[in-house]
Amino acid sequence: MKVLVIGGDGYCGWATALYLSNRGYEVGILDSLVRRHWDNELGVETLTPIAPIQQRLQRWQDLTGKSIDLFIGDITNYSFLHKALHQFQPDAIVHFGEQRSAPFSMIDREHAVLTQVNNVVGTLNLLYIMREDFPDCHLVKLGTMGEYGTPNIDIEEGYITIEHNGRKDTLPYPKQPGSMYHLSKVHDSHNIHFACRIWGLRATDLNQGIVYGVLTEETGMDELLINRLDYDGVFGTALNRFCIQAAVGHPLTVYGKGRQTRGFLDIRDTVRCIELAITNPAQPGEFRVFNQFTEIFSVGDLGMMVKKAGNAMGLNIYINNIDNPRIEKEEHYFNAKNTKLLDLGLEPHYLSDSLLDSLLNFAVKYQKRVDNNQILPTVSWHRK
Ligand code: NAD
Ligand code: USQ
Repeated sequence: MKVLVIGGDGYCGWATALYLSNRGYEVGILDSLVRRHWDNELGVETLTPIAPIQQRLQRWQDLTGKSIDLFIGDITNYSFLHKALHQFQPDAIVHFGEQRSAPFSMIDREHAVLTQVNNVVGTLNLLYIMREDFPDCHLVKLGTMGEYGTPNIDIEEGYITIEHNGRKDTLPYPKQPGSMYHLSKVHDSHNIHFACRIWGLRATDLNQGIVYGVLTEETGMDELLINRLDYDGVFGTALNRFCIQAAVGHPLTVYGKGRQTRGFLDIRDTVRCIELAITNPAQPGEFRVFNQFTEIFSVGDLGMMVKKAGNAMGLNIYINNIDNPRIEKEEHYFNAKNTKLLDLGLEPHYLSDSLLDSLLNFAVKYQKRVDNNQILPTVSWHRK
């Protein structure tokens, strides 16, 4: 099977491309490398020294004998995307290629527009090419659990059955996203759903929770294959950030009360979930939604777990409940379903002491690369 991984130079995409290549899929990576450019603009670097994509792929080929095609370009450029797809002829497209930081999207008007144009137009271009030339190709699109927000009822997988005035229907689950970025994912979901309903395309929207960890079997094979691991206040995410903060002796930055609760998963489960989605494709005309996370934690509890694991390694760790730069509920009900991927055979790597140990040790190994000035959040959701 030929699988095109859009965004294959990024955190989830790189791990997925190597995993699928290792499992015998014919893999192509398409990426504009814009994420490396945004890091440069912000003056931030991943904790890990990531090699240029061409070197990464050469090393992969030298080590395994497997080659991965590379298409460098922007999916908001229709003619580039059209050419790349015709050259590669994918059976499945895994789409990770978006601006994925909530704080980045909330910097100002320009960053909100950039995020929504990049994400929505890129996906629309893809849908139109699929409609014209690849109607049978399966689109596996990375969505986010944050599309649902934090409603005071259970969160279903994409759809909810509602009875209203004596009539009943199954409808898209209501969305209440918390940033301009999360909104872009909602817009994408609506556009993809439309393309399935009206044009008969097939798609799976993976509403992924927050990913943690860095090592997969493949990215751990060689230092040139190392994955990115973001810790800065714009692109870093909760648990990864806490481990790196612990490693450099920075107080853990739990925002506000810390009872914000989210779905989380290990990056080793991200790559497996993608494989499960592509080997069990949606039907023509079907817009399928899976909630892709394995466990639910509050950020305050994660802080406590990192503190405990770090203390056991001899690290001194403090937790700082700093003012929340975001506008979000800090205490709320959160009960989301996640059975569909388990039903397809996902065997989760649950968060364990050994994973925390390994992530903390990894962070200690690269601690010299950490710029402490990049840790505190700088982007606020509040009106000035
Ligand atoms: P990332 O920033 O590490 O990688 C995204 C990649 O997409 C980058 O290499 C970037 O250069 C590329 N890209 C962006 N816009 C592009 C465009 N217009 N054309 C071509 N390439 C483009 O992000 P990630 O953490 O790997 O996230 C990947 C996807 O998974 C995103 O869609 C994100 O919304 C989703 N997701 C991520 C997480 C997480 O915790 N990291 C959680 C849930 C969902
Ligand atoms: N938070 C802290 N301290 C920190 C960082 C974050 O308390 O140092 C809190 C935030 O306030 C928020 C929660 O942790 O309540 C999650 O924040 P995050 O930055 O870890 O994750 P988020 O902004 O939601 O975005 C990340 C990815 C995004 C993906 C999303 C999945 O960047 O691409 O879509 O996780 S989800 O959260 O399920 O929507």
